[in-house]
Parts: sequence; structure tokens; C-alpha cells
Amino acid sequence: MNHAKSEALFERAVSSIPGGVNSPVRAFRGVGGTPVFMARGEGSRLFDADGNEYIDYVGSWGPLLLGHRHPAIVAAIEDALKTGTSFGAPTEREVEIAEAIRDAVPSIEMVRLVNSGTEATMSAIRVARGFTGRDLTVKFEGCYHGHVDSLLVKAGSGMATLGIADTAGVPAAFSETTIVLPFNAFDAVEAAFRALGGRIASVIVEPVVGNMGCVPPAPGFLKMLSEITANHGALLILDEVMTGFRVAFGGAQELYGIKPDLTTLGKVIGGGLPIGAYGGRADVMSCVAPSGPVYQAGTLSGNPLAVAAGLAMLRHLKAHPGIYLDLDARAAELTADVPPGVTVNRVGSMLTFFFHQGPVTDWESAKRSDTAKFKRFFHLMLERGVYLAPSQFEAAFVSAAHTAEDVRKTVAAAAESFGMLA
Ligand code: HOZ
Repeated sequence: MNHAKSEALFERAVSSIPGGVNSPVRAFRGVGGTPVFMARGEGSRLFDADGNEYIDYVGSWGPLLLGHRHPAIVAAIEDALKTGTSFGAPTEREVEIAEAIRDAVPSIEMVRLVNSGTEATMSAIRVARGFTGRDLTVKFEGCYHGHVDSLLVKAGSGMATLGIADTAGVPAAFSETTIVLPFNAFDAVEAAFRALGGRIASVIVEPVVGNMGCVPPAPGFLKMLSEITANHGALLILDEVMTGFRVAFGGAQELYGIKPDLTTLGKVIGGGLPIGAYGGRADVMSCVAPSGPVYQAGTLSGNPLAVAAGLAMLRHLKAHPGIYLDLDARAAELTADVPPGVTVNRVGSMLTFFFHQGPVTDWESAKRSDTAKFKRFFHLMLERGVYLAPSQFEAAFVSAAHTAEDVRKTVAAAAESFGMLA
């Protein structure tokens, strides 16, 4: 493949953008080489600046459940564009998307729209503090909840890829409000509540972790979190930015039968445009200004284009429930055959090939993966026209646009690449 234009663009980019990218994981730092600059997406495919074509399993890091430029979403955006790009005032579609979210996720009685997953988690932990009158937040190693100051402690995603345990720029006083525990560690959670239960405002968790690679919850883990928070007057926040409308229409909480106090959403609910949301129990959400004393605001919150795209996405998913079975079947085909020494974790259409014999159940086991081998695998797949996340510690996403032929080609590319690593 020729990457001359990507290389030239990257050379220009590093002069004016930190690291040449607008989000660290895009920089290929986990795998080396020049990031591929994308020019266009269509269905399951991405086309780069040099005209190379890829089967895309990044899917813009999760939002593109229907693939690139799905006609229903394009039409909704075009339609909304005719009426204006931002009003900074309430609109009918905001009410409709709030109702659509409530309808799909019954634990959400009230919901507030924001502009990103980071805003959603930042606001949710603030509301939990305001509601409980307590300061501490429990999070789990390898989970990533956006770049919120107090949540950037032992976080996954780009932090894991770059090997940054605690970022510069966060005052110690902020990190000290965060208790970090191993994911899936029942005993550690019980011990933390025994010691500090009366001071814990919330537990925030990715119900299926996507940000240390895909790591599912151990049986009963989410239920235990739900019970222990309820018993101690703390709130359970499911961070469903990645899993919401992805692992099931009602998210991971539908899949595992959990009723959290608060939920954060993003990615899929914007149909590929910037959006986030947090919502949950009406008594808790009533604390949010102007109803209550917890302040949170945003000039572009409920942006008409993002809301139109998101609403089209949610309506399409509701009208086509079979999509989830198809996604599951396609993803199962992709992961059916892996060589010894590679572990696949998969929940629905989220999956990761870990270069480690497994099992991978938490950050300790995820980080034992052979990242040098992953790096070679990534480049072998890229050369074969398969675009994966450039990090061992991210999930791949299958979309409804992936065809049986895409999957067949990907499996063949993977078999060849695994063979070359052996
Ligand atoms: N949470 C996303 C993937 N782990 C973020 C993508 C990014 O950081 O750019």
C-alpha cells in the first residue's frame, strides 16, 4: 500500500497539532508508523487519503453501529440542516430523543443531553456527589470514562496504550477522591465499602469494559455492585457510552438484567455526531439545575444535527430489532477460529484478540498481552485492508454494514496474519 499522502499530512500535522492528532489513540503510538489519514467512509469501508480501502472495525470508536453514511442518518442530518445548525434553545426533537432513550432504557426516568461521553461521566459523578452529599467515587483499573480529572486514574484506552498511570495536570486532591479497584474483584469492592462505605457517593463502571480491550463482567459482578451500593446509600453509575444501544437495544443493563441509579451514554446515540447523555432515577436527576442545586450546562447541548442523527439511529434500531442477532452472528464468525496463545473476548459486536493465553478478566491479565506481537498483527491486517484500533487495549466493533463477504475476507486476512506471526 502507498501511504505517501498520509505521511505528508502527518508531517504537516505534527507542527500544528500536539502529536499530529486530535485524540491520542489515533496516533499509532501503540503500534508505530504513520497514522492513516481518512478521506471517506461508506458502509463497512474506509478510504484513506491515498485511495487505499479498508474494512473498518474501528467504527469511529463505537458510534457507527450502522456503518458509514447510513441513508436514514444522512437523510435526518440533511433534513435538520435545512432548519438551522444550533439554536441554544429547546427543540421538539430533544424531547423526542429523551423519550426514545427512556423507552429503550427503563432505568432512565430523566435524561440530560451533553456533547460527549466525557461530559456525561463528569456530570454523572457530580450529580451523585450532590445527591448523596458524599465525595468519593469508586472506579476500576483499566476502565476509561473520558478525560475527567478525577477519573484519569489507572485508566484504560489511550492511557493504557501510552503506559500513563496518572496524568500530569490533575491535582492530587482530585485523584484522592477516587478509589481504584481491580475489575471483577468482588472482595476488593466489599473491603472498600467496609472501610469507607459512608463516604462513597458512587461506583462508576463500564459494564462490559471496552477500554482495556473487551473484558466482560464476571457472572454476578454487576449485581453485586448494584446491591452493595444500594445497601450503603451510594449510587451505581453504569458507563454505557460504549455499550449503550451496542450490546443490546437497552444496553448492557438489559443484557445483564441490572438497574443502575444513573447511566451515561454517548457514541451510538449520536449516530456519528458529537453527543453524550446522562440519566437515571427521577429523584436523582431532579438535583440537576435548574430543577436542583447541581450545576451543569452547555451551549451546544442538544445540538439539532446531533439529535436528528441520534434519533434516526434509535428509530432505525427500534424498527429493526433483528440487527442485534445479525451483529452477534457476524462477530461470532469473526472470532470462531484463533490460534493457541491468542484469547478472544467478545460481547455481541464488541471484541478483542488478546495476544496472551488468557483468560483476560481484568487489567492485570490484559496487560500481560504481548503488545509487540499485537503491533505486528495490526500492521499485517492493515496491509491486507483491515482497519483495527491501533492498540491492544481497545475493542473492535462490528457494524450492521459488515457483510458476510467482509467477514470472510477479514477471517482470511487474520488467518494469514496469525500464520506469519507463528
Ligand atoms: N473511548 C474511546 C476509545 N477508547 C475514545 C477514542 C479516543 O480516545 O479517541
